[in-house]
Amino acid sequence: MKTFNLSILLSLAVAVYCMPISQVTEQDENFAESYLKKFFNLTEESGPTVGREFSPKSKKVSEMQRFFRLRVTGMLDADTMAMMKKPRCGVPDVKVSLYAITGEHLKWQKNSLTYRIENYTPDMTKAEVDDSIEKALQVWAKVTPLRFTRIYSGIADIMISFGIREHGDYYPFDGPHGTLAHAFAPAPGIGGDAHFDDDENFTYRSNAGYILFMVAAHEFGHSLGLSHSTDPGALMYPVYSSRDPDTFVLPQDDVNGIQSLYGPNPDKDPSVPEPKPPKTPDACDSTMVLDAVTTLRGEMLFFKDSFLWRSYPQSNTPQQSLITNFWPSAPVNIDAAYESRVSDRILLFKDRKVWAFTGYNPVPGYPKPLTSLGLPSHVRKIDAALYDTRSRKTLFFVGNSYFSYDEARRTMDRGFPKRINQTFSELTNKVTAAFQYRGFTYIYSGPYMYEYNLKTRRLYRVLRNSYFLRCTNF
Ligand SMILES: [Ca+2]
Ligand SMILES: [Ca+2]
Ligand SMILES: [Ca+2]
Ligand SMILES: [Zn+2]
Ligand SMILES: [Zn+2]
Repeated sequence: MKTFNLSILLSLAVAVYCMPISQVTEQDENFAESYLKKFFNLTEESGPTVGREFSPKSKKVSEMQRFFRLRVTGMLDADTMAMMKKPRCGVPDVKVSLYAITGEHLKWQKNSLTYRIENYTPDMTKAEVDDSIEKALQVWAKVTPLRFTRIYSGIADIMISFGIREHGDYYPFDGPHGTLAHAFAPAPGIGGDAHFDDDENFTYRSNAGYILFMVAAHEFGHSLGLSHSTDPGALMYPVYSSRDPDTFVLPQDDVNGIQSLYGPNPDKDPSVPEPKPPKTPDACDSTMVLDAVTTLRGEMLFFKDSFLWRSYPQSNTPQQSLITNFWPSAPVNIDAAYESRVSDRILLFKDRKVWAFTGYNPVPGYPKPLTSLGLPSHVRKIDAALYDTRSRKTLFFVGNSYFSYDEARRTMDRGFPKRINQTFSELTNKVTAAFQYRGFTYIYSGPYMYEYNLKTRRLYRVLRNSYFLRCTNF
């Protein structure tokens, strides 16, 4: 009996150490069950199940984990619960018959569509709602032959309305957060219509609520015949993400999806340069050059373009998401990042500015200029930064030299900058990212990573990106 208890204790301790597993409460169990029913077509649990791992619910949990590229455990671990609790679209992630889908490729049989805004949310001015809706439709019109005309009375193809709870179809909304909106695939009647949950706080531009443009652009993807994408960078990813409406460009995955239904925009003027549709970075791309790498409270963060991967030391599956999902006010395409253990902050660098965050919260007073760290004013950007736990110094890499910053005294050390290859032997190309992990110093140069002992200045190995950021396409 004693041994038994001990082994339970041990396995608990190991579990807590390995993964941020939280106790699954009964509330969580119920929440998860209704989530899986809504979005993954879980049918009623039928009687007692033999063996937890093969229960229908566990299978659905695995399916959900695969969809969201989480570690597939079939169990309601902390990552899975956290994903389930994110604000999202109300349309299921698996094809189900609920939406009266008849054909394989459901699409409009015409390119000229009408829309009507039936009512307004009190959260924004009417002009802001009109503009958000119009711009959200234009996201799709830009890359297809589809054209949208607004009508003010009668029945439009796409009827747009705000409602709460039970609002006239058989898919009631759920109060604040959770489901933000839903839309119906192309068909007569309710087909194409988009409904927004007015228990949410919708906004025009600010992050103090859900940006209506982003939610609407996603819903209209459904109105036109698209289903959800597993690409975390896609507009058709089911989870809400905050982005700047003024600079938003429809990602490549969505362009491919909508053009497979309707073809490209015939009116596009090839002489007018347009921003390229962003592609989601792929950890399996061995030529990828990371923007920055850092630790954060025991995790590793890898930055590329608008994205970051989070990796727990004991987990093999790095999770990819938009940087702005963590820090809505953070820059993207950053130059460098490091974790200040002294102030428990993460610092992000872009051009001549530095941003600071404690956990999810921006530190007041930031962004600040690089000169606030004692860097000379001629430094236009830094290539990489790392915090050395032994000396408690932060190293800033700029071109072929580096600076040393004293975190405690908040001053730049004398005798710097030094040439990089004076300290880091055999490093001949530009430093692109840097961080320290378990006493070793890793300097990235392009897709390669040099492993040093900073104390002895010895180079141990030359590794690839994939050493820490594993390719987990399966
Ligand atoms: Ca309709
Ligand atoms: Ca809701
Ligand atoms: Ca960099
Ligand atoms: Zn959706
Ligand atoms: Zn509805």
